Amino acid sequence: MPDDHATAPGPDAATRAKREEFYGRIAGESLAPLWEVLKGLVPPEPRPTPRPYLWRYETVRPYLMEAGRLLTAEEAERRVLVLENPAFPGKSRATATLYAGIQLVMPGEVAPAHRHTASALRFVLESAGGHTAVGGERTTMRAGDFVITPSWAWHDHGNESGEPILWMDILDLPMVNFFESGFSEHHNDKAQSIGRPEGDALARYGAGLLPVEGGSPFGRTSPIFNYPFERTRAALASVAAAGSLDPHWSATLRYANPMDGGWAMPTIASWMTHVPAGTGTAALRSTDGIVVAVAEGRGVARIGDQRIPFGPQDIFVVPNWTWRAFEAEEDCFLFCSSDRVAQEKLGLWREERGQA
Ligand code: 1HN
Repeated sequence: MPDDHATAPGPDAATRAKREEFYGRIAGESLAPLWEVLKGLVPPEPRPTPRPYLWRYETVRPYLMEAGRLLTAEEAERRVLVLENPAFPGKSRATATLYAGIQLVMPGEVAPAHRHTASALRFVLESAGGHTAVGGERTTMRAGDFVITPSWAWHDHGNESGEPILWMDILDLPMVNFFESGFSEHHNDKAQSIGRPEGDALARYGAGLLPVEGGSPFGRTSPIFNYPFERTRAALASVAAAGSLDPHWSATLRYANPMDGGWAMPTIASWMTHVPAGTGTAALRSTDGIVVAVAEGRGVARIGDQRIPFGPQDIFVVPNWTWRAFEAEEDCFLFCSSDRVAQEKLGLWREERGQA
């Protein structure tokens, strides 16, 4: 692309000084010259800030257990270690737009009921049967389940099993806080009252059937708030067994809102990719930064110029507009989340497929 400005000679010292003096005077009126910042405001292509990063479960888990001895879930409100991308120190961000963390609830503990306009999802890493309650229904959270807390829904977590439960949280907090549109409140009770039997939402909305009248009780969010791994895994295994996998996506299915076929959540897109043992994917990049949690399997992620070996329950970041490809040593099931749905609605999302 022609760029005459890049080759034009710069101004002399006297002109520069005059301009600086001018900038100084207008700054007092809260005015600034666009031409000094224009290139940074409209880059020719995305310049990703987040860095590729891997949190190994075997490294992180002992720190969570240590936190479990330092304070209770109730004291902490949520006992979470934030997965903070090294490019955003102190900002509680895994990618530019997503918060991520790992939460621990010990046997007998309760994480008290509250609600917020930020949407959350949980991807369960380890469980002998803890639960979350959302909008009057409980769901048992098992390893690999994708669980949703819709915007403004009351939610509390508990663990009546004998073992710790750990899961990854992803929230759209950086987006909500960018818009400075967030609200939150605490419930009067530690745990909300339960009005429906466990499995009610899945029966009504998750069996390829829908109530004959009415929309989602959760507005723009899917009425299914637990997509069990057992079902997702079986579907992906069948897709892979049927053959002719996509060179870039292998076997990938997205978590859908049964009310409209769109993504399950209004701000966060989630999908699961199955890469069969001994196979790999061709390089792909997209404008959404992705948090990947390994549900099952070992392999290597190539992210930009980095080679990242991963194993079960590890979590890694693929920055926006950065080439990614996966190689599976074992059958891999990769849970992925990004802001793709928000970018699509705003007309911003793009992808580029490398040579297959
Ligand atoms: C939250 O409400 C949860 O409900 C987890 O489990 C992590 C991080 C920031 C703000 C709210 C939860 C959170 C959070």
